[in-house]
Amino acid sequence: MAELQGKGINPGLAVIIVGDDPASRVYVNNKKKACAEIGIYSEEHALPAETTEAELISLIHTLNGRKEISGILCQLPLPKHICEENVLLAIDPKKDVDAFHPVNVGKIMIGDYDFLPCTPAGVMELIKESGIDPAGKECVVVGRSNIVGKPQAMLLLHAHGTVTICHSRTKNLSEVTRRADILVAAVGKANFITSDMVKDGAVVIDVGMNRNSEGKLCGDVDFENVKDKCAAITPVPGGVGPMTIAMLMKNTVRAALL
Ligand code: L34
Repeated sequence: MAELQGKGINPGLAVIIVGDDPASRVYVNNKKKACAEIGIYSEEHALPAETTEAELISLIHTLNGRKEISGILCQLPLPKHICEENVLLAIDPKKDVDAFHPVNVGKIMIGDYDFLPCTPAGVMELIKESGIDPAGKECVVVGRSNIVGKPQAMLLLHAHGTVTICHSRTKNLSEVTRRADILVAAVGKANFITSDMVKDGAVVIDVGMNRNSEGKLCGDVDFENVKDKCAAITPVPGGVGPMTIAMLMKNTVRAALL
């Protein structure tokens, strides 16, 4: 960071959080902590749950115009009375460190992008750093959200994987997941992926962030029963979550260079 600052490049991140969702609070705190650790300026805009869409968009316009802010992140989900799409559209694509703006989504589709969305990019980094090459492998993504499932499939495709996206209407789901050399679970249901759905020797990436009946944080994968049959598996916590934050830091630095 000192090297960048010596060149007059000062990354700055604005994080917006609306309302008091306790999980969002933890994630936003982790993001601010990461900024502090690596010397990125950050500021938090904590708005009450009653904030109107117009007020939120007006704040985004102000942040778009501020030079010392290179990245803007509006933590999702937003309260129901606010249209997420309108909010994401308001963020300057060059400051869109989540890569959720349609301009950035489109650039990713083409493969010519400024930013990658943090969670799918973190998953790709985990795969790469573990010495696994998706090229020619059966990659199965369970979940089709705009935030994870869809962009995850695209990034695996860019890495030359043979990609299948599964979702709630998929027939014979376990038949499909059992084909996977690389299985990415982004469903949002604790213990959804059971050991009978996993091929021996598969690589299993758990994107889930759920609370079980005891309030304990757990992923989408039945970790205890899956871990012995797969070649590699990510835990929750301590897996994809911290990688999401690392990729946000990368995007914020990148935004300062645009
Ligand atoms: N705009 N909204 C926007 N961008 C994002 O990239 C996110 N996401 C998801 C929710 N809403 C968002 C996140 O930041 C999920 N997410 C996220 C970020 C960090 C962590 C989890 C989810 C994280 O730090 N996980 C820790 C444990 C956290 C805990 O103790 O609850 C982990 O070790 O997995």
